Amino acid sequence: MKVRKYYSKNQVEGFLQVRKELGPEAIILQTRKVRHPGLKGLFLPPRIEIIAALDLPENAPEPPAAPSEQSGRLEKELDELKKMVQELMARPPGEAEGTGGRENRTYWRNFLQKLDLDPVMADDLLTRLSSEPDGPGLNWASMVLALQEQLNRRLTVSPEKEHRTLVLVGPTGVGKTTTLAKLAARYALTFKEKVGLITVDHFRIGAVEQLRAYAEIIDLPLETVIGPADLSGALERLADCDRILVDTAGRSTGSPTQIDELAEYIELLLPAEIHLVISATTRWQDIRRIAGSFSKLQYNRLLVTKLDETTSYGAVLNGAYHTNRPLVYLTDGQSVPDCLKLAREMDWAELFLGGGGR
Ligand SMILES: Nc1nc2c(ncn2[C@@H]2O[C@H](COP(=O)(O)OP(=O)(O)O)[C@@H](O)[C@H]2O)c(=O)[nH]1
Ligand SMILES: [Mg+2]
Repeated sequence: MKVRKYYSKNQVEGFLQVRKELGPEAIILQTRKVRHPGLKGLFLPPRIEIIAALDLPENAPEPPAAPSEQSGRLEKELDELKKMVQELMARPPGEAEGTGGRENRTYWRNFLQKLDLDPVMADDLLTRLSSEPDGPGLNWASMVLALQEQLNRRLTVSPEKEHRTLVLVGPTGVGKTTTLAKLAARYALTFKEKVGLITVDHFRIGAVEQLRAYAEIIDLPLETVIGPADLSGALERLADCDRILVDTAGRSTGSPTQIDELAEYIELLLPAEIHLVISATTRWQDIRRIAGSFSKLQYNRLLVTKLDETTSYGAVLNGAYHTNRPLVYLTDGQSVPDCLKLAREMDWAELFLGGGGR
């Protein structure tokens, strides 16, 4: 293994130097801010020390690449460099690089707070990072890796169309009806399925009209159900549909009586995909409460709406953490049917670290 030390004015310049000399396989072992040696160093701005390694036998010459391979590699290298620079640009301003980081716990706690990450998760991250005896401590690179690990572990994704019936449950105003209309359009127009709609949302004035308007535009049958006893009749009338989409609502946010009433409907609709819908603007305390109070409804999916209304996406991770359910869809706008996203196509790291959350 070749290990080299590099000094530069800033990290980008240093990384470029490493890439130039050691090539794309080089691994960065450590970066830290150091002073120039001697008395003079006290008056000069600190510089960046990078320790990089290349895991190759010292004397093994690299095989010369064929011209086409070489240009491909160059392109790959350029892409990697671009990514690296973007990552560095996304680094939070004012980070005390290379201080070992253990002392700037408050800085990182604030950083995670700005992402609106549940403090339980934030604490877990901070403790794990700063307690690793040989770990890098708290610095930007280790935080990115740890967050990425959390994202990979917690944000699970499920495919669409696992059941014929799909139900949306969740607090009032999060976008259930709008999302149901988007899904209806997707299934009917994209998948060419015969879609039937059911609404058990009869508490809110105008709620049925809202879905009826969409049903008329897409030309879909809509059944309005007044009580659980009505449901079997509605299901029979929609027997020839490939897909049944059910909208629900209530008088207040997850009140116990509303949940009990809805639970009766759910029993009759099973097996079904039951999506708990939360808005990306929901605070972590509320997500925890909602995840608990709606658990009676046996939700087996998480759906996050209104990504367009925030730049702190902690709610997505908090939702996944508290519900422990996979995501299938997310929404990022009011427009039907456009603003619907598939969880499997999301770049979570980009969403959390690519400019948002700061
Ligand atoms: N910005 C934004 N607004 C949304 C989104 N989804 C729904 N809405 C809006 O949120 C409001 C409540 O939506 P609605 O579907 O009636 O919520 P419900 O009470 O859960 O059925 C409406 O004004 C919707 O247009 C979204 O993804 N982004
Ligand atoms: Mg509604």
